[in-house]
Amino acid sequence: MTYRLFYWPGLQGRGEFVRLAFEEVAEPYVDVVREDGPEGMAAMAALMGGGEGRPAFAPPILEDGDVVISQTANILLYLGPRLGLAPPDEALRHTAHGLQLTIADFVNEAHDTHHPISGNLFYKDQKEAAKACATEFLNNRAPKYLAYFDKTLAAGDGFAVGGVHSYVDLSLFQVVVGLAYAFPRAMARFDERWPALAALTERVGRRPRLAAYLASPRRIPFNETGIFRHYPELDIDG
Ligand SMILES: N[C@@H](CCC(=O)N[C@@H](CS)C(=O)NCC(=O)O)C(=O)O
Repeated sequence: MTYRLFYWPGLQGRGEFVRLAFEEVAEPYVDVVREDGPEGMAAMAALMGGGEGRPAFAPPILEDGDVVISQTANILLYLGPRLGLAPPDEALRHTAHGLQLTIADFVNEAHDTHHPISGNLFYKDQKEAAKACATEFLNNRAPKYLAYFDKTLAAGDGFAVGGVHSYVDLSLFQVVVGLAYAFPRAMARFDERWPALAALTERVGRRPRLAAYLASPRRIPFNETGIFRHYPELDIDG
């Protein structure tokens, strides 16, 4: 049974954290809405509408036969051992999940820099609040998260958990490249401030299957509909 991933078309978004795991191990998957167009969108709407009595609030959503899972961290908790991207030890899998939930918090805060009042409003209608939110994020919140992950990696010989390459490493890569896209000025001294994270980003980006994926048309370019958006007016000097 081929895994089926449901996510909005045209953006990396939170779906990308799941795609990276599949791509890293060359696991076949159907990116349903991208591949099936309106029919795929209707299938995703059905999953969110709860036709089967287990509605998902929002994508990404993973379908594996009868198993339907939402929440990015939860999907990766499920896929990690199946794709060989999780530590073998159960306790360490919970450590990995804890790190992934922290990444989810970080991703939410990155998203809120351009949508601080509501995801239901346009960016143009919350620009003033976005500037205040982004400035606080870049001065205090992002450095706090980045220092935490840098320390975690330094203590783990360059791996987020258990001394093994895991889905958490892939997600940290995605966060770093996303921030570099969105806030190039603030991230200018990234390598010297957070060297362990910089080394991880370099290492993950060079993994052969991932490098091939990143260079392929399957990798949707960053754009201003995703989580990491480049609005120059929100960036500050780092
Ligand atoms: N905590 C969830 C957040 C899911 C989420 O916010 N998905 C976005 C797209 S990336 C969405 O479609 N949200 C719709 C909404 O919040 O109304 C996760 O990590 O998967």
